[in-house]
Amino acid sequence: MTTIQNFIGGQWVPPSTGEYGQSVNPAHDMEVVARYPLSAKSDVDRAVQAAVDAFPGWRAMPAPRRAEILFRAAEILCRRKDELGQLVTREMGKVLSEGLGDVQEAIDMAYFMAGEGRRLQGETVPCELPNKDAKSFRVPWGVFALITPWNFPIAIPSWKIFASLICGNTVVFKPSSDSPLCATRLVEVLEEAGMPPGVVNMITGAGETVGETLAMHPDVQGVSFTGSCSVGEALACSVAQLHRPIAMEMGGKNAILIMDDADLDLALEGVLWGAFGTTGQRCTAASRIIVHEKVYDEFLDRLVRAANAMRLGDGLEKDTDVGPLINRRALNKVLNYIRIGKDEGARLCCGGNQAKHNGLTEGYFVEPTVFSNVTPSMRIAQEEIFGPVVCLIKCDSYEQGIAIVNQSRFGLSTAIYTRDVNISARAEGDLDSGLVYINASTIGAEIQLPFGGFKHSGSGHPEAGGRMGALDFFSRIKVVYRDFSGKLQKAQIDIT
Ligand code: UN1
Repeated sequence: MTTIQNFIGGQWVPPSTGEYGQSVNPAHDMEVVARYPLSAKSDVDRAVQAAVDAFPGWRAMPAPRRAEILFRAAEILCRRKDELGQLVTREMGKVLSEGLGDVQEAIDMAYFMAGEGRRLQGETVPCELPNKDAKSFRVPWGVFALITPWNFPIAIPSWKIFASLICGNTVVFKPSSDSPLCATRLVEVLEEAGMPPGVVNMITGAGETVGETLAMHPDVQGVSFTGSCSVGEALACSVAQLHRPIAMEMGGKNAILIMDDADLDLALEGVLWGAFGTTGQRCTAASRIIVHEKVYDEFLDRLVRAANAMRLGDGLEKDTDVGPLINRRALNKVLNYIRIGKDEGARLCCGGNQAKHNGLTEGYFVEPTVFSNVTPSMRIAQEEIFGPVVCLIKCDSYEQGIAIVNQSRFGLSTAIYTRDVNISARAEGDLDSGLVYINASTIGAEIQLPFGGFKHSGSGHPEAGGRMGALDFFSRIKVVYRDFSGKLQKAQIDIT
């Protein structure tokens, strides 16, 4: 068990409260992984002040130099990938291959953003008037508050931290209380890579005290949040009054549409991966499967057999397919949704219970669960469950399938399986979500493109990945007109 501290101005410091919480291994709920500071408002103030103080120096450092530090961070992450991947599994529960994938996503992002350090372009454009030129360029905002979840405990912080930094901002980072040790290791990597003191600060504690205080702090210029809809929407209302940008990545109720001509082997693999990968705890997880009536019975039968065969267990064990849920609250929430599904009249085809066999009683395990006979308006088909629960809904045509997919307040990720090239091309436009997959599952977005949800899934700022999304959010655009005619030239009036 490790005791971690806040990271403020380049120092690891205890919280002013002297109090600590605990993160536990969700596969063995008695095993404490780390003790983390339960910080107070005064700790947040100190962290923000450190970021304010570091800002002028960091902004003045040429972006290609900032990039070199990120490049070194990428190399350190590569070197420590195995150890960090194992820690992800131990602290958060996903299976080891996915724990390693979490670190890989951070490595990819570090190299990508390091490259962007030489590509932070603005524009030069022709002017309406002679002897005058015009250009735009990027400037940083100042201090960013970054609030991150536990489900990608290394990857998601890295999306936000690396993009903020390359644009010249300094950050105060508040990780989830369920994965504080992963967050600490990431910050240590940046420290080892040579990040100047105060550029990256980390503070842990309760969302209501630390997260909110941080997002609302008068010296914070912008906020990036990934987490639940309820927290994100409340935060957005408060932050909007302060006139500062906030990017939000929140929930999903992601659907896969399986057409009657689909390759069912491929679709089955995609559904298993999308629904039960990360134990269904991805904002991109597939939780509604809309199946054409001609293949519905066959697909259901195959899905149930495959789901029943999945092995639950500690993600560090080689044979494990599905790890635990993150904590007891999540366990109760998922079990409650399973009850709701039964009460609503959906048919429970497999799973449905907390797993109590094979010595699994210590962790937060739920059997992979499949509901059939689900109708689109049931709560289990509309609300985000964030667990290994998947709903099958029947459709009789492409049009009806698309309508069901789009009948959701969320719009993060959708997928279609079909062999018909025309149908797949139409689906690209018809599926109403920020991410669309053709003959692939709803999960596994790559970092070099924007990542963001439509509707209630996000704020419309695809800040998390890729140049268009992230760099535009984490930098401000300044436009400069330079008139070297030596006389007053009036735009829109002088045009001859
Ligand atoms: C999330 O679940 O919050 O597309 C992010 C994916 C991952 C990211 C998921 N690359 O599934």
